[in-house]
This record gives sequence, C-alpha cells and structure tokens, in this order.
Amino acid sequence: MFDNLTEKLESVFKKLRGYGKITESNIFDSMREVRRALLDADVNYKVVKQFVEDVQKRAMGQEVIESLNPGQLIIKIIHDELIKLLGESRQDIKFSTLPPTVIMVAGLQGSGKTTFCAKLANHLKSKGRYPMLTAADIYRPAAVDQLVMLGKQIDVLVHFEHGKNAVELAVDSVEHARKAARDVVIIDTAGRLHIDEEMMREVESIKSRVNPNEILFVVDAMTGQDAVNTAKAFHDRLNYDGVVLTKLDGDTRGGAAFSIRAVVTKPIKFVGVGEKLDALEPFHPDRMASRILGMGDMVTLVEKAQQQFDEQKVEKLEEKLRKSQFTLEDFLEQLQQVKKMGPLSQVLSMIPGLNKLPVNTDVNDKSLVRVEAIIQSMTQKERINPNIINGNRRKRIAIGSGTSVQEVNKVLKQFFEMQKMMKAFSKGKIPKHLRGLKLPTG
Ligand SMILES: Nc1nc2c(ncn2[C@@H]2O[C@H](COP(=O)(O)OP(=O)(O)O)[C@@H](O)[C@H]2O)c(=O)[nH]1
Ligand SMILES: [Mg+2]
Repeated sequence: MFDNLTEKLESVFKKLRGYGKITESNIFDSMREVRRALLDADVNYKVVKQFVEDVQKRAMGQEVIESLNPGQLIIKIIHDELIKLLGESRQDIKFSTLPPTVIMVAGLQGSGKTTFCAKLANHLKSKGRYPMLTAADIYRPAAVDQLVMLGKQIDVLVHFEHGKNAVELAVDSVEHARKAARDVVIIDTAGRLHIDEEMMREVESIKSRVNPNEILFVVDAMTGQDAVNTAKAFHDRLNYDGVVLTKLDGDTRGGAAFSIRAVVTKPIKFVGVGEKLDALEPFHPDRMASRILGMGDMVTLVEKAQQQFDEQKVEKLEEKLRKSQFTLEDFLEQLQQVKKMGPLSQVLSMIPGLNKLPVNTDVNDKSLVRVEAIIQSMTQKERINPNIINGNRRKRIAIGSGTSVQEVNKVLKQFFEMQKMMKAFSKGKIPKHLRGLKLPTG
C-alpha cells in the first residue's frame, strides 16, 4: 500500500533532515518533489496543488527557518497536513440507539461490496454485535450465493428471498432482523459496471423506504481517478455517510484515498486490504498518514495483534519490551502469533522502519517455518540466554532443525539485532542504523 509514494517521500525527508539550515529554496525544491510524488501516486492534481500550497505557506514561517531542526519541523508540517487531507479524525459507523442499526452498502459492480458486507459483519461480530446480512443484489443468482457462502464462513445469518424485488426484500429484512434479535442489518445492494439510472433509482428507493442509519459507498482504490468520479456521482444521488476503499493491498497507487475525501468531503471509514474476511481496517487518518510517510503504524499493528493474541500475552510482552527482556522464547511465540495475523508482508508494512524490507524476496511465510524449526530445536535455557549457544550447540541445533549452521548463525545474529530494536521501540525511538533492518529469514 502506497509503497512507491512512501519511498519517494522518504528520500525527500532524508534530504530535509540533512540540512542544517533551511532556505526558501530548499523548501521549494523539496515541495516540488513532494508534489511529483503525490501526482505519481495518482492524487488529483487540484488536491496536490492545494496541499503543496498549504505546506509551503506553513513551512515558510520564520519559526521553521530559524528553528534548530527545520527539516524535522517541515516533515511534521507535511504529516499534519496529510492528516487533514485524509480527514482529520476517525469517523466510526453511527449506531442507532434503537436497534437494529441499518447499514446500506452501495457501489459499482466488482468494487468489493459483497466482500465488504461480510468483512464488516465479521468485524462487528468481533466487537460483540449480532449482525445480519441482507442479499439485496437479486439480479445475479451468484451474488446471493456468494453472500450466503461468506455468511456461513463467519457464522452470520444471511437474509434472502427468491422472487422478491430488492426494495421489498430490504424492507422485510429489517423486520426479520428485529425478530431474529440482530442489532445490525447490513444490506448488500446491486451494482452495475457503470453508473446507470436504473441502479441509482433502486438504491434511492431502498434508501427512502428503509431509511438506513448509515449508507456506505464502496469503491475500488485501483480505479484511480475514476474512483473519484464514481464517488461524486453516487454522492450526488445518495448523500452517503462514508466511504470504503477496497483493494488497497494491491499494487495500487492509492491516490484515490486522498482525492475522494477532498472532493466529496465524506470520511473514509474503512479500507479493504485483501480478499480474506479479516482483511479490513478501520480508517484512521493519523495512522494512515504515518504509514504513508514511512513512520509505521504501531497502533494498528498492536490492535491487530490484540484481536488475535491473548490479551495477557500482549501485556506480558509489553512488559518485557519495557524491561528489555525479550528472549528467543518470546520471539518464537511471536512468530507463531504473527502467522495468525495474516500475510507477513501486511504485518511488516506496519512496523516503523521495517516497511522497506524486501518482503517478496527474502522474508516470506515459508522462511518463518525454518526460523521456527531452528528455535524449536533449542533448549529452553538456550532460548532464554542465547549467549551460551556456542559452536557445538549451533551444530546440534542445525541438525535438529534440518537446517545448516549458517542458517542458525543468521537467525541468532538477526535475533540480537531485533532485541536491540525492541529495546529502541520500548524507549520510543528507532535508531538510524536499525532502519531497514532485516528480520530473520531462515
Ligand atoms: N485484493 C483485494 N480484493 C478484494 C478486496 N475486496 C474485494 N476484493 C475482490 O474483488 C472482487 C469483487 O468483490 P465483490 O465483493 O464480489 O464485489 P461486488 O460486485 O461489489 O459485490 C472479488 O474477487 C473479491 O475477492 C480487497 O480489499 N482486496
Ligand atoms: Mg456483490
């Protein structure tokens, strides 16, 4: 997600940090590069223009030029303005005080509506709610089947009725949810490949008959500037409450994320980052800005971890981090937890400083298995105090894990580096020499 943009901005920042003193021409040059990076990421040119002007205006202030660390200050200004551009603060779904809360989902065909409906149900379920899904995309039988199948996977009730029109079905489903004691109804509607009048009229009538508490517009981030046009067209007709950007996991340039917010002034509420049903992230402008600027997103990572990890384990780990007692034993436990959190590349991209890892080339889920085997071949004593692992022990571990002494060496070396990094995290800073550090690759 935003890899290219992040890379380019980091190179601008590197230069900025290097300047002892900042001149107007430094600022001008840097902002020219920022502008180019944003345009390359497919951000709408008007949005870019405004953004660059805003940053420049603030950066030209005397206090910046005269400050001790002007480069850092400008980076902070860019960070602040990026947060503003992305929508300032997190906007959650508005739940009705009188259940069920009705959420209608609209968008073009293929944008990821049906997948999102299921992801949202799954997400809400994990928050202790009892959602129900309504299959109101009645035109393609496969669409109903798809939702039914997804509902089964997450164990959520799916309401559908063959032969009924979409509007009636949606209206009935709310009553049905009430009877079935569900507190949220998520209505999946039909989309077309392009905006057409009939589709718009249908979603409009569902809106007026059902009166949803929340209308979410789903859009495929990969469609670039088209996403902005579609967002606008749907907004003119539906006046929706929030946007869901899907497929941000792909090779997308992601510029739509910045532009939509500026064009329709409706908040992005969620982003889809994969096909799996847990690949949904609540959208937080500040965290996203940090991630785009290569500062990592520890908060989302910790939250993700908390969903998957046992809470007590997380607390214990935090404590260990604070006391810098991170051992191979913890490392092994973490590896095993990380495997549960989803594809490694996704997890790594959220760790500050690790986002530049050559994930596709040498860190992958398979190599984790080898690292796991190596650690498992150690005695507990060795795991807690790896300093005692001498040549003989290394040989034994290599044989035991079916790897080589070189591989064992590599894991140990990288563990020690990781331990150093953990120490740095716990003190709230990442030393320069550890940026771009490699994780054990087995
Ligand atoms: N990579 C990726 N694929 C997604 C995401 N959301 C949906 N998809 C895929 O996009 C395709 C269309 O999704 P679907 O939910 O059927 O779209 P709909 O026509 O709007 O209901 C499916 O193949 C989904 O698996 C996402 O966040 N990331
Ligand atoms: Mg669908």
